[in-house]
Amino acid sequence: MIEQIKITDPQVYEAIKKELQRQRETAELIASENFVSPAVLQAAGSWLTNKYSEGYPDKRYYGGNEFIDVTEKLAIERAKKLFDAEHANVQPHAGSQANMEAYFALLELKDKILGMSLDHGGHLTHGSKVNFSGKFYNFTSYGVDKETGRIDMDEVRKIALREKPKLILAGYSAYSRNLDFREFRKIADEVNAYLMADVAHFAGMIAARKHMMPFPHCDVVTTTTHKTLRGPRGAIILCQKEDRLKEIYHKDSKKNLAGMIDSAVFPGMQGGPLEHVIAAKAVAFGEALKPEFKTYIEQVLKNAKVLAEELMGYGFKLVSDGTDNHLVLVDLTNKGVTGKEAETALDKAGITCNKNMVPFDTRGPFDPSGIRLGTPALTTRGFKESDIREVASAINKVISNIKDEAIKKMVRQDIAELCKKHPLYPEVKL
Ligand code: DSN
Repeated sequence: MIEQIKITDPQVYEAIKKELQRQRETAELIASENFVSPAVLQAAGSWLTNKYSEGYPDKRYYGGNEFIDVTEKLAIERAKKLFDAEHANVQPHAGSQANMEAYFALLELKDKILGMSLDHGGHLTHGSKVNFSGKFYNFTSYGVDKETGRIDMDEVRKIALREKPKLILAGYSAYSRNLDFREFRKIADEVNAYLMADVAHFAGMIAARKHMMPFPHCDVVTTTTHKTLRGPRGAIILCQKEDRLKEIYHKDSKKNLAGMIDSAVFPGMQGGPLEHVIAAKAVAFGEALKPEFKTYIEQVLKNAKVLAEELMGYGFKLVSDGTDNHLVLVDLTNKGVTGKEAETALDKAGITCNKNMVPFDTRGPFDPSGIRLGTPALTTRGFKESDIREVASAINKVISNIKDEAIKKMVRQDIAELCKKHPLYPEVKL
């Protein structure tokens, strides 16, 4: 397919080609990125993109959907199996939309939500003032303990009892510890709140049964499909069938929870689903159901542990002093380097990551005190513990010599050599 672009649109071809080169030659440490399989790529690039399929399988607003129904039903059944869910909606275009749709299904505008604050590791859609979530809903937040860097469930309970939210949200985009859904549910029950989990970052661990399962504790679970789950860019919503709090909040509704979620996605928020992406989700979920995916996730976790230990060995301060999952959050304050400086320097040295706020950060989001690193993408291309040790050493060299351009150049070459040992899409010749 890419050969066609070369003929018809050389400018776009050139940029796509260079992006593949960049991915091949650099170490991808952005915790939310991954490399999909050639099969997922092909489904996402297929002619299913031509089809309008508003509605749901067997209940569409357009004709000609018999094969689209097959792929969407496969995605639904596989998603339910991966997450032990009673119901799955595989149409959300992205994580933010999935969260918006879940809120639309459960809440009235201005209702109160308790979520993790963005500057302690939450997400824009968990109540940031510059996001729809902070504008449409009344958010209150919990964070991490200053000493341990971990969520203190007694504190979450205290805030919930005080604030009486209608929805409690468990989930993060920069937190390196596992979540205890059972404890969240106990708190939700005390205040008659729905429990929703945004598991975007650790969906792969749940699918591989390496994290506590969110069901039956949660009412609704949202996740993107492109992070540790290693699918195409998109999202899904999973839920229990019944509305546990119907008598309190939705007495007059004729719908159960599954129906409320489906209506919120379409026609509530989205129009035509991206059926080429849904087919790619089906392919990715099929891959995640195989034993090899469990082995992959185990290696992601081993690699993250090694990355954490090596960095701490070089004197880096990690929030919560380690990791249970695929990511580490590094507080660079003791190194005298800012997050932005580190991101820029590492980029030059062929190591891609993102600057990130750390809890209780004294700096702002455009140049915070930390960086976030993760191992899902490197693990996909075959990096093992010894490779990760080399990456950690390279990170240390760059950050300890932040102004030294020769070191960056040297590290870039070393990283390119390391990447060559684990070729990315070797079947693609450009
Ligand atoms: N932007 C994603 C991340 O990097 O974690 C969250 O949506």
